[in-house]
Amino acid sequence: MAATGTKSVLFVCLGNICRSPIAEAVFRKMATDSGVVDKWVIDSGATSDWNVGSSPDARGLACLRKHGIETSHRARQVTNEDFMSFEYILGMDDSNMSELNRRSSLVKNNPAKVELLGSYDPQNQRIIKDPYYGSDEDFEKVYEQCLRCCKAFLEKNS
Ligand code: WE7
Repeated sequence: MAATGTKSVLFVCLGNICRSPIAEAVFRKMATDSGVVDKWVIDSGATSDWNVGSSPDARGLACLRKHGIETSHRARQVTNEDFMSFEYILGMDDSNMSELNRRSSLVKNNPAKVELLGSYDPQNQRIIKDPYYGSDEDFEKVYEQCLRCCKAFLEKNS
C-alpha cells in the first residue's frame, strides 16, 4: 500500500514502446519540474505481451531527447494487481480503453479510474493515435498531445 498522500498513474497503450513510455516520461519530467514527483508513483504498461522487456521505440526516444527528456523504461504488460494499486489507469485510444475496461471487470471492486488520457486535452483531441507505422512527425504529435494532457491531469491532481 502506498504512503498516505501518494498519488499514482499508469499510462497504457498496445505495446508500451511508443505512446505510453512518452506519456510516462513527459509526466515524470513535469512532476519533477513542479517539485511533486515524490508524491507520485508513475509507470506505463501494455495491453499486449508482445514487447515485454523492450526499450521504447527509437523514434520515441529521439523525440523525447529532442525535448530534453530521458527514459530507461522497459516494456511490461498490465497486470491484475495494477487495477488494485493504481488510482488512475490512462489509455490512449478506444482499443486500449475496451481492453482496459475488460481487464478491469475481471478484478472485483478495484478502485482504479480507467480513463482516456486525451479526455484531459484542453484542445479536445481525445485519441492519441498509434504512431507505430507512422513518421517522426506522428511521434512529435503524440509528444505534444501528451504534454497538454499531462499538464491538465497534473493540475487537476495538485
Ligand atoms: C504494434 C504497434 C505498437 C501495431 N507497438 N506493435 Cl505487430 C503487434 C501485434 C500485437 C501487439 C503489438 Cl504490440 C504489436 C507490435 C508494437 N505501437 N502498433 N503493432 C499495430 C498498428 C496498426 C495495426 C496493427 C498493429 C498490430
